[in-house]
Amino acid sequence: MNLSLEGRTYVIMGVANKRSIAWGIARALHEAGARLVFTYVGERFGNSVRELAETLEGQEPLFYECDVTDDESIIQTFESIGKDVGTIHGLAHCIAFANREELKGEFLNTSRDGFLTAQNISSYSLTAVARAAKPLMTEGGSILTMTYLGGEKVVQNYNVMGVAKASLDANMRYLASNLGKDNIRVNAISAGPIRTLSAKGVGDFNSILTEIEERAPLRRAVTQEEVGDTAYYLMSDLSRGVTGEIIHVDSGFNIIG
Ligand code: NDP
Ligand code: KAL
Repeated sequence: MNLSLEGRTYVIMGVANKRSIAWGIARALHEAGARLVFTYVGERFGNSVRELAETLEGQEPLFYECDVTDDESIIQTFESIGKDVGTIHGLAHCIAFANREELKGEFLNTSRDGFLTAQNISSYSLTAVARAAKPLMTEGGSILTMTYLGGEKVVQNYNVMGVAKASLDANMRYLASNLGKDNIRVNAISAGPIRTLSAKGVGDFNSILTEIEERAPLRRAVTQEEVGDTAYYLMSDLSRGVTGEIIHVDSGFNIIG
């Protein structure tokens, strides 16, 4: 079987900086020979994703600004990608957001607006993006999203984002069921805690990491590279029979009671 991704094009959404999980995925797919297309939101991150992408040897990546709260922005982005590259073979959705003040304290106090914001950016965006990307997946494809254990079990402080990830997980399964007839697979990676910009300043991240180091089967945290390698598997033909699945890349922490 050909494990190279040469001749294939993948859209990577959600690189904010070099610590981003999306960047770990981009590097793994680049090493496998893929052509990459990046989307970002806001000029600040547009510049940083350009600088990062320039470090990928032999790659002439393309960049599009895409705010997933805006249907028109999503439609325009994928129309432009279609015009510029034609067929795409996969998409990595690495996007989540909740208001900082709702990622601590009592879940009971979650506001309607905060709840809907988390659902909008962190879950609905997957449906909207899949719909816009489908016409470009003329040879079938693989859609991947990023989830977290807090959508399956209660994790302190994850709060409104836990409900959004539960929604994202179901969203992923319904999309998998819907798009299977088009040979488009849809899966999620549930990553263990990784220190990224999103993780900064929210909850007690250090104590969560310490718990992983003490109690996870592998007794260590995972890296962006490890998530990237599983993303490579999900984008490659090795995973051709896998859809609607959540793969935990979390040192096995999810099995511990
Ligand atoms: P990053 O902060 O690096 O990435 C989060 C990304 O979400 C940013 O690139 C951000 O773009 C993007 N984003 C937020 N709002 C929007 C929007 N309206 N439109 C488009 N993009 C938007 O963090 P991570 O790499 O940690 O997060 C990536 C994914 O991984 C998320 O889904 C997260 O929940 C998930 N995850 C992370 C874990 C961890 O421990 N870090 C563990 C398990 C899952 P911008 O910065 O330009 O606003
Ligand atoms: C239990 C954990 C500890 C942390 C609690 C909540 C984490 C929620 C993740 C969520 C995506 C974070 C935010 O939305 C942060 C946001 O309010 C402020 N940050 C920003 O706006 C920055 C600038 C941009 C880049 O961030 C985004 N997202 O746009 C969960 C830990 C152990 C695991 C994590 C971090 C999971 C996860 O889902 O990210």
